[in-house]
Amino acid sequence: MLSPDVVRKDFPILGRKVNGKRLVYFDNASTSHKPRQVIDAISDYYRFHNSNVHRAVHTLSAEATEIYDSSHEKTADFIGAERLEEVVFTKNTTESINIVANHFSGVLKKGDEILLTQMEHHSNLVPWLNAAKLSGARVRYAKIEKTGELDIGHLNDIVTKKTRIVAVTHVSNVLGTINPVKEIADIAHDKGALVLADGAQSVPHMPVNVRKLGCDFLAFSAHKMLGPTGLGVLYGRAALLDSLKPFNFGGDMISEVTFEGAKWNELPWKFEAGTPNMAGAAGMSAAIDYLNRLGMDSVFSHGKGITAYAAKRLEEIGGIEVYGPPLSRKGAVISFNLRGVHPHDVSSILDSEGVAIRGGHHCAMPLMGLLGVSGTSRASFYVYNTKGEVDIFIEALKKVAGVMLK
Ligand code: 7TS
Repeated sequence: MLSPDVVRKDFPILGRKVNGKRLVYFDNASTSHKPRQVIDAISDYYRFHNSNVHRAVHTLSAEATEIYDSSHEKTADFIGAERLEEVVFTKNTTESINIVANHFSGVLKKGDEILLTQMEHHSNLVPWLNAAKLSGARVRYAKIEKTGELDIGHLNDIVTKKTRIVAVTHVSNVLGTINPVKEIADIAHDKGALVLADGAQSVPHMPVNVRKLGCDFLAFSAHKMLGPTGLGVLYGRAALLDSLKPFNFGGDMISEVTFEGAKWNELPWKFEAGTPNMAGAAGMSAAIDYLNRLGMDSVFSHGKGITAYAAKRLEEIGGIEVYGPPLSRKGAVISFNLRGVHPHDVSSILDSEGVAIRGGHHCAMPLMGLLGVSGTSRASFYVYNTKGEVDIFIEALKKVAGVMLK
């Protein structure tokens, strides 16, 4: 069992006050906080090992290279990838998806189809709209049910021989819906399509194994899983990544250059042009060590427990509408609206009580349209959140209801 009271001690920022109140941070779907182990790993990198990677033979460069490369290996292990070659470090989930979409924009033709769902974050939507525009391919959307779950029957109907790629979020950042990626991958593969899973909201919160998921690509960000900003991951099956076009060109992504042309470096470096984020990689390793120590099963059940408690307590508040599937089928996210109150007003009154949640469209504007709202309030939880914090949140929300719903 994970003890959030013990975990909290590792997070310096949780000791600060906001507007004179103890900070209650429920905006973890946006970004998580960092434990001192991650902060120290980044600082130690700069203090003791700073150098460039893959270039010089001197000791510091060898140390930096070891830190950087071993972070790929640790990440590969964390998601069940077979080899470090399958793990490309990028800037964030968005860039990881862009690498794949960029490739497809060059190979898709008129008549081909890209299949997304109606609950995608803009990061797994806009790159595909662009790929469709450049290639003449068509984007189709698997519908969601009223409960906020994917209509698998509909998805099954619209995956055809024309479908070249199915790009689907593993967990919705708005509804918390956990999508059955394995089932979707089986449907897609049956028709010869590839599958990209957006793991931005799943990899931080639950055990994720790419072989069990059956996806061909997986994208996620270090900053949502206790790690640093500026470091993302693109997993791809080695044979597939090998066939993908590079996204950025320059140093380190080549094996040989002449005045006439260049040969690409081996995986994963072919996709990592220029000096990479070595300090970020050191932080990522520390974040994975931290999560492994807690155990991803415990991380998942802690998130479930807090979400269930918050959902139950929210029922005490009149005039509240909660979006998304039943608790058993969702992650550590609750989106809601207080009838007639703008989500920004909810967030700013809560902020004055020290409670940080997010209000708005959550980079999922088309989904907001389907829900018939311009935005929602969203509380999202992580390993350091406690039921006591949920109580503070509920009391603050009662104040909002008292002020705004007169
Ligand atoms: N995909 C999903 C499902 C996400 O939730 C996010 C970020 C991204 C992709 C993009 O990740 P990035 O690291 O490249 O920015 N989601 C959110 C959010 O819900 N609030 O702020 C960022």
